[in-house]
Amino acid sequence: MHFKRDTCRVCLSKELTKFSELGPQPLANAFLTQKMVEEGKEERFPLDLYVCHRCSHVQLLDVVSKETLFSHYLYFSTVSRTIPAHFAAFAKEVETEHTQRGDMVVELGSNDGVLLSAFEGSGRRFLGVEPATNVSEAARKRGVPTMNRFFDMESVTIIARDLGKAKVVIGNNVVGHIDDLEGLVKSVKHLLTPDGVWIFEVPYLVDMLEKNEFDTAYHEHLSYFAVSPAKTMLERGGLTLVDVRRQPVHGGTIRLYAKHKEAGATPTPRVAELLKLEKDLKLDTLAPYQAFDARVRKLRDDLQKMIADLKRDGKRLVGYGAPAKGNTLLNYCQIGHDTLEYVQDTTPVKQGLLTPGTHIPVVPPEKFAHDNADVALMLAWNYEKEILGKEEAFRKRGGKFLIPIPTPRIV
Ligand code: JHZ
Ligand code: ZN
Repeated sequence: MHFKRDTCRVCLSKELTKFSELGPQPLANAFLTQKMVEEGKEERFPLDLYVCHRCSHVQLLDVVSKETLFSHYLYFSTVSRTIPAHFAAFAKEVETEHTQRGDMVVELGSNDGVLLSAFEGSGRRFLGVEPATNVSEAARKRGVPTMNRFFDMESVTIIARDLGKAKVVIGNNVVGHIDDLEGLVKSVKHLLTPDGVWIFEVPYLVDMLEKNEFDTAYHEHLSYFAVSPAKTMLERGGLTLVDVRRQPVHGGTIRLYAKHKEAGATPTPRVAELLKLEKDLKLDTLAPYQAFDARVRKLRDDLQKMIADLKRDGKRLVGYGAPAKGNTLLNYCQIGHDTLEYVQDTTPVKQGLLTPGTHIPVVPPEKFAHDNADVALMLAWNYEKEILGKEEAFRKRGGKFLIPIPTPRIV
């Protein structure tokens, strides 16, 4: 269920340098029951970040099997307000700029169907491909036809045979989860109509580095994309990167657009602009990665010190949000149940379970609302605006948020 690869997953070079060690860590979405803790079943795996010397792709080399990670999934895209709104705008763009009535849109890693549901009544045909059985069921309940399997050559062959080719293929926050990038690009190419476009979003490496977002790293995230290696990945598979647009979600994201090489499209100036930015930041050298690692160590020390001070002053601390990334942060900074009384999270399937590695109980938001905690560590810091907006009552009565990223601060 775990193996270590020795080649870059974009260019297959064997020359890679490790620049950060965040583990060993448990799997970030492997919330567990008390019984599982007692049975001592929890496994940890190295969480080491590498950069490739040839194509500069940042990645993990320790690969946990996709069946272990994604057959049953605890992340639902609909648990915030920010993400459904972001995806509604995404769907609108696909509808108005990239498709006509009768065209087909296929989404890989379609989760609970939040994006595709926006195509209902638009005259577009749509299909989700999602490996997790439980989230596929949620999507079907929402009226989104969903193929419950991994997206690969076999599934696209079935889709192309039974439904035809896709004018648009979408894949948000999923490309980084796939070990076999060569197979992925080949499968997308097979599924796209000759004039079709593949649109996908990934967290942007530049944002991750600049804002110390080390908690974006967990075993599900095998790749941490900059535009340059993404372009290499696409070109190796016969696609051309034709556009890229920065997006604010998930701490900073890029939306990439790729077409068949044979379509002969000219890339927008935005592609060259971001490639230049990456060159200016020297992402093709080791320096920015080593500097990131040093900042992350300092962040850990600063956060630990702030928490120790709050504890010494007798403050009651809890966690706000139980995102996957929060578990990287808690485990790396060694913040456990002795520090946080509980973590509140809106996701029903996480409630009642314990956080991986740190075993802090996950409770529903009502508990937090009626509790007089002093400080809430905002683990879902990527929703800062949304959370500050809805937790005015907590702050009015003197409650504080400790926001850990990009540098720990109290608001
Ligand atoms: P959120 C997931 O990461 C997993 P995570 C995945 N691997 C990925 O790539 C990224 O998304 C993109 C809760 N919450 O979105 C809900 C509250 O409790 O940052 C969620 O459990 N109250 C696919 O897990 C969590 O926080 C709130 O008010 O890091 C947020 O998870 C809000 C807004 C959220 O993704
Ligand atoms: Zn490489």
